[in-house]
Amino acid sequence: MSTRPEPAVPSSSSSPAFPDDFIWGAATSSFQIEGSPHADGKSASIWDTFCREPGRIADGSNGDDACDHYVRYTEDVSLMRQLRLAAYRFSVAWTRVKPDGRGPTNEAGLDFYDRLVDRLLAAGITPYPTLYHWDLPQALSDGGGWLNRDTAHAFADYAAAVLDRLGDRVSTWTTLNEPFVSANHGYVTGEHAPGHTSMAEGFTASHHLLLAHGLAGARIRRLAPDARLAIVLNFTPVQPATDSDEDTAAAGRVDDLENRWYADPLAGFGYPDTTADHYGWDRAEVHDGDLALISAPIDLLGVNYYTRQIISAADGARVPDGAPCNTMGWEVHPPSLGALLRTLRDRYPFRSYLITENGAPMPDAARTDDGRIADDDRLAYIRDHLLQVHDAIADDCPVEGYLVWSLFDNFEWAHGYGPRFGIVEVDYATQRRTPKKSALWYADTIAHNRLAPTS
Ligand code: IFM
Repeated sequence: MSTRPEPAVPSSSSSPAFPDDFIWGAATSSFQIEGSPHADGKSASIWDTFCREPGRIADGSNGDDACDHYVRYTEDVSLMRQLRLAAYRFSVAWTRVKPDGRGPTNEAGLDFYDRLVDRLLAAGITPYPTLYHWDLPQALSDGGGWLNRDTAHAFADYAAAVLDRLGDRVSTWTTLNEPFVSANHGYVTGEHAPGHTSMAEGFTASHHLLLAHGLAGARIRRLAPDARLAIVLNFTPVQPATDSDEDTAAAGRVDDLENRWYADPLAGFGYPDTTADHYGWDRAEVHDGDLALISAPIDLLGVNYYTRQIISAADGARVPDGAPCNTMGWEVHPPSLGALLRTLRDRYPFRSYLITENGAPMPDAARTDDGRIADDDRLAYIRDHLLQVHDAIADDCPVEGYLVWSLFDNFEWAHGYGPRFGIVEVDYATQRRTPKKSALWYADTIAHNRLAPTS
């Protein structure tokens, strides 16, 4: 989204209240926290394979142990309850449910999510499962992965198997997490599994991902007519570095590829033509009827927001000199979240939005006297973004809730375990979980439905 800069400090009161039905929660994903890569019939995903390729992961790590959530989920749900979370967004590992990607369902793998959902509901926490958060079965990747149209059909069958087991207890189904990252990092830059580097493949993968959403969405509507259907997109608002025609055009292309490429077809606007033509995409993958499937109405759009981008034609993306950044070098810029929500409100017909990810990796160096991580920077990040959400709601943006990324420190993909996004510290040697100062503040905020004081 191209957005205009806004003042850094919102004008509303310092401790505004949120709507009574505002949803407070946290998010994770299967590969990043579960561990237990071979338990109960699970097969390898593209990330299990990728982690074993030399040089792919910064610290040479993998997801074998991660946060051991597959084993410790009961303790983890108790912790969520202590933190007063009302919603928990997690993802289902396709490799646990359909080890070959398609074909017979592995009931033992589904048992885990069955137990997790029951535990969450018993704790008064609404489950928000995402069906795909990047861990494609290796067996499907061997057959072309997202370059193969059949993968989209396999995804719809897998989704139906999950619904068959959990559909009686889940009220909101999310198909994909961040298809831009799956297509771009997986097939264009090679930073993510399966590590390909082809712009043409990126276009093919992006369409098959959206097709997977459309096909699975149609199945979800049939199997669970009362449930809500959602997809989660990541948005990185874009501003040109100068008013020059070159910078404006470059920023527009980045905006199209990263922000509009998925939202536009979902909303029925089709793929951004100028940018498709600029890159010479011939749309050979787009069959008759695909765009109608993709644009079938959703009930909820999940919004993941972390940072903005300043784009110049000559240098690509850059961070303004002296701007505050997190430990991954991403600029901390809360006003762009408010601007993004207003842009979405004005541009699209989506009925409702949920902030499905927002958070920051911070140094986590300081500790309180009782040994807790004193992450005042993360706390400020969350608070400042929540202020933006609050003000956007006051401006008629239909945002129903906020899920912090992430509940736990976890496996941050190609960066390994270095960046720590959690509001709960995980000591990977002992698997001990300790809420950071930000987690206690968040619990206090949830308890009062307004931003808690900071100290
Ligand atoms: O950790 C990821 C998550 O899996 C998807 N959204 C962005 C997060 C931070 O990079």
